[in-house]
Amino acid sequence: MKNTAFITGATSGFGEAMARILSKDGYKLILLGRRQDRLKALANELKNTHIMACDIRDKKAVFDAVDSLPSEFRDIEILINNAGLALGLERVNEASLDDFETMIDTNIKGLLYATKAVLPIMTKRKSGYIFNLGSVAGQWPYPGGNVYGATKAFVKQFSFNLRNDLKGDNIRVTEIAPGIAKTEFSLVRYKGDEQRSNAVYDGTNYLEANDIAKIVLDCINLPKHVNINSLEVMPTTQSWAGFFFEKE
Ligand code: NDP
Ligand code: 8X3
Repeated sequence: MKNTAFITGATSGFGEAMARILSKDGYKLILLGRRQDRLKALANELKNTHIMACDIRDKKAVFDAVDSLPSEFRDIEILINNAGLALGLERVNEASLDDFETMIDTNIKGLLYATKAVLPIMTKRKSGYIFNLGSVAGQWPYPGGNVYGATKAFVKQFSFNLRNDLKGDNIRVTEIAPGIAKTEFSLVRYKGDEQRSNAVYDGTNYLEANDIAKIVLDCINLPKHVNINSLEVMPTTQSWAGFFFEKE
């Protein structure tokens, strides 16, 4: 058995696909998410798995869960900060402040809680690999991307700065910034509106969750002296729309 990989947001999408691929590759798993039924089902299927049914926004719950890990799961070698969401696509004027706060609390603060809780284990072991899930929205603006994109810009810059702070600790850090991928992401963004969510993916190609999981495994399997700082990935059919000019 390999050491432990800790995946946040493992109940669907990228996180679930990463859990499957890393389990197949021999890693023990810690899986975090709010939907306990899904975590339990995945743990039953994959074995050698410890589940953390908690909200990543709950600082105390995250730290307590890491502090009370069973000894066989304390050898965390890989942390994948993946839990995250977008809510809405309205312009700032019309968008909900509550939604903004939920995105900031999850995508930024939750990522910091998991990182701070796990880092002492990695620095003590002088070994580790942290993946942070950013987005193309963190680099490229689009109408309605406002706070979601800004949280993902945080993820990119924090990942670079984290690398700097970990000099000498033998810990790799990679920001992965995917483009359009078919997961539950749009269903969450459109608050359960299946028609609107399906319309995002209709008639185009998109990344599959497993594409991102394979990229994570490829990064892990690079020689340990190789660190990919940031990796932006889109489906071949996605590109940029160009600048917009207001005309009279
Ligand atoms: P999904 O909605 O399929 O998965 C999101 C995961 O995050 C779920 O497991 C969910 O678990 C978890 N999560 C959300 N909020 C919380 C919370 N408060 N506490 C704990 N877990 C939480 O979407 P994706 O797999 O697509 O998203 C994964 C990451 O990838 C996100 O950070 C997203 O921003 C990013 N991303 C997605 C892209 C896409 O097009 N799909 C493209 C670029 C980046 P639960 O609800 O059970 O708590
Ligand atoms: C998800 C990709 O383009 O919907 O982060 O923001 S996008």
